[in-house]
Amino acid sequence: MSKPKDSKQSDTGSTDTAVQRSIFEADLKQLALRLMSMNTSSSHNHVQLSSAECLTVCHLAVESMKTRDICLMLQSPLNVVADIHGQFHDLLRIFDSLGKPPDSKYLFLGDYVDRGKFSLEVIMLLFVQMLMHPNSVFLLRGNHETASVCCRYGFRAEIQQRFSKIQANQVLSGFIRAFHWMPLCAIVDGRIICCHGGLSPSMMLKPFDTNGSRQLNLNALSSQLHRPLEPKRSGLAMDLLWADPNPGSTMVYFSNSNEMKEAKWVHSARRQCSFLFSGAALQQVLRMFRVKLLVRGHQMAQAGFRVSLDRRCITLFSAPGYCGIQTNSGGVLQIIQSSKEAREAGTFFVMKPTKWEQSDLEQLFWTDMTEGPGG
Ligand SMILES: [Mn+2]
Repeated sequence: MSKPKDSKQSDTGSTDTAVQRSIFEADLKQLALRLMSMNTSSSHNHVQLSSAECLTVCHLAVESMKTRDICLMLQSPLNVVADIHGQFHDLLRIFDSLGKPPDSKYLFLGDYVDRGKFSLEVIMLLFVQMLMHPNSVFLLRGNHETASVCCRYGFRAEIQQRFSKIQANQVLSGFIRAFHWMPLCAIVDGRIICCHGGLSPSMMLKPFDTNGSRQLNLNALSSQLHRPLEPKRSGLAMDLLWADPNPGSTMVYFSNSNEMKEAKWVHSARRQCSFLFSGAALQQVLRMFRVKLLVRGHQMAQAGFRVSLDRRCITLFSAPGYCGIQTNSGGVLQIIQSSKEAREAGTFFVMKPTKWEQSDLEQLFWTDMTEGPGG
């Protein structure tokens, strides 16, 4: 695969640029074909990828994502896919069943890497698809697309296994740099807000305005999130990637009114970071962005999806048989109608886990790296 030309070396004549672009397009198309046609009958077959190919794709992905807002505005029909976690065989099943881009449009909610041993194939195919079909493939960032997480739960180990030491360092840095530019949320049809984790109590503070317009709050979002971005221990970016809906209700005593009320935000003890948000917190944020629903990933759901918080929150999880030890199905949300009034999100496409032999599971999953933050 040809590397991008250093701008200092090229005369940047328009013909030159056009030729260069067509070379990239041919290379990307060939790379996509190689990835899409991987022999999936055996768990041993990886797609041979060179470090130069990985670095070129990362570079082009950064250039492409730089031109996009941190919150994408999208239109249906659209398939929403959540956590893949290196399960490349299952990603190919999704494309087989629901169509390949650009014939079908996709929004991915992050957590492409870690847990599964085919993280490189997953992230490379999705970056290549995004570059080839910028109006049909959209990628949000997950909490695993951060340096501190992907270096611990399998992605770094996979890269170290597949490249020489020097190359591995370069490839890993290339991907981490690309992760810094991924958008953090999307609004579909002006009625569904999507992100990997969830909401943030920072949205209750200035420059956000709980009574303000959608545009004011979108402006607040972009003014608070500057890329390249590596999330800090707490704050808005961290919560978009890590927060979860509160499955129950947490009552707290408010001394000024002398009563017990449901807490809107509770520290997440299980994750040791970020928050659990209540139905009331969700309603407030939905109103701020003039949307009706939240669709997010980040938590394993046995059926592939879970509906909560008075049907205003949908958790999607697209990695069936997660980590090779779970029996969960994988879910994809097909948003097919753009009726502004409809509260229904769309249709769920559900995949059962593939039945693998025990010896295959070792080829497919980092079974010794299943501890940790989950989803
Ligand atoms: Mn996650």
